[in-house]
Amino acid sequence: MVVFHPGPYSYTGEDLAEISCHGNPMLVSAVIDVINSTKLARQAQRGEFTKRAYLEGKLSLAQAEAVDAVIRAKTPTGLEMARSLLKDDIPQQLTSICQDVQKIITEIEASFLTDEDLSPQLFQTVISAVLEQVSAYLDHAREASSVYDGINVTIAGLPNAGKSSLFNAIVGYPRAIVHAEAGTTRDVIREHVNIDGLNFIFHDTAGIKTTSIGPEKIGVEKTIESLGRSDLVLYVVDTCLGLQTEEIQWLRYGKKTIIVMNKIDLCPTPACDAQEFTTVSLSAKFHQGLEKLLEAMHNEFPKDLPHIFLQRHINLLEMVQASLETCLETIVNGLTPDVLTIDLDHALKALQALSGTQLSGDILDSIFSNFCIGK
Ligand SMILES: Nc1nc2c(ncn2[C@@H]2O[C@H](COP(=O)(O)OP(=O)(O)OP(=O)(O)O)[C@@H](O)[C@H]2O)c(=O)[nH]1
Ligand SMILES: [Mg+2]
Repeated sequence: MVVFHPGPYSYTGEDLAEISCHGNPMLVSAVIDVINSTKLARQAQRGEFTKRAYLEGKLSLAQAEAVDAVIRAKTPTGLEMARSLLKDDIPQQLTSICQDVQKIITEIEASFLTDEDLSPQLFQTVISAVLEQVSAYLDHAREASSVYDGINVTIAGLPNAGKSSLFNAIVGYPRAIVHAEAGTTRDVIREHVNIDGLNFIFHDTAGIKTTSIGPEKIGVEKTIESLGRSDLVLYVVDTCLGLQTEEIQWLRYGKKTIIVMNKIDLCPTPACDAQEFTTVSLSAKFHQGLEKLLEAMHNEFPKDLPHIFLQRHINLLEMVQASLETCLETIVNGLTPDVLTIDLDHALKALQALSGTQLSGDILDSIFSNFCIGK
């Protein structure tokens, strides 16, 4: 069956034909052979349909990138984020940030023509305000990116605290060895779990012990590495022993930490001295209080996510932030405004690359080459 999609109402805005045939690969290649034999057509490149849609103005660049994000989404939340980027584009505020930067550049450049002596301090307030907005976006964007890609959770704590028992209780089957002897887990064990639409990647780790040697020491090093990479740490404490003073240092390793007071079946009145952290009491062995932990984990991640979560967008916002920070340093060092325009221009270019208003062909090619064929 062949369906004709006349432009400009088609996906790319051009005239399009869509052929449906039986899925047998031999039949598909027979149809492609017939098309090739006409010498009127060639196979599409990766992302070529979406690239054409962008070039025809049917989609903004971020919306075109959202098409790929929809295809790659691994969870309902990730899919929803990609679909809202596709529908609503990047936030309007980023366009006004772009205009603010452009305005400062124009003002400085105009002062060159009139030989007016502008003090760079004049721009300090406005650049600081723009920087503040960009930094706030970036903070949210990094968080949103881990929600889209999967939230890295490290389960850490002293040996025997019940980390593997908690890991097994969450993943729903005895994935890791649990034993009364301390030092059972050595390697990092990883499992993906979808919890109410969020993709959590749990890492069970070796118990932290500063005096370890041999393979146990390597295990502890891996735990510390995993802590540094995590979006969320579940720090497990044996309630009967309480949180030891030397453990406090491990609580600040990840971006966020929840303290899990485990084994409440043995010591039912847990007390925790680290009050600034969310604390949940449970019994991993008897699956008591697990729901409270899952709810606390969910509460750590935003529901109203901004539309900036793709790595390319984050990298560009980081460039904007760095350039604006350099501008403020230039002002503090009392340099002339012309020096300011160099970094403001870098910031402007990065913002334009984000919205897709100024892009070289190479960058476009590299964006669309990540797409699959046929999109
Ligand atoms: N009573 C009780 N025992 C528990 C609980 N959680 C774990 N245990 C026991 O504590 C011991 C250690 O449990 P694991 O889950 O292996 O502890 P771990 O922190 O992974 O230990 P390492 O890998 O050696 O660092 C086992 O005997 C578990 O059955 C709990 O909630 N209640
Ligand atoms: Mg273990």
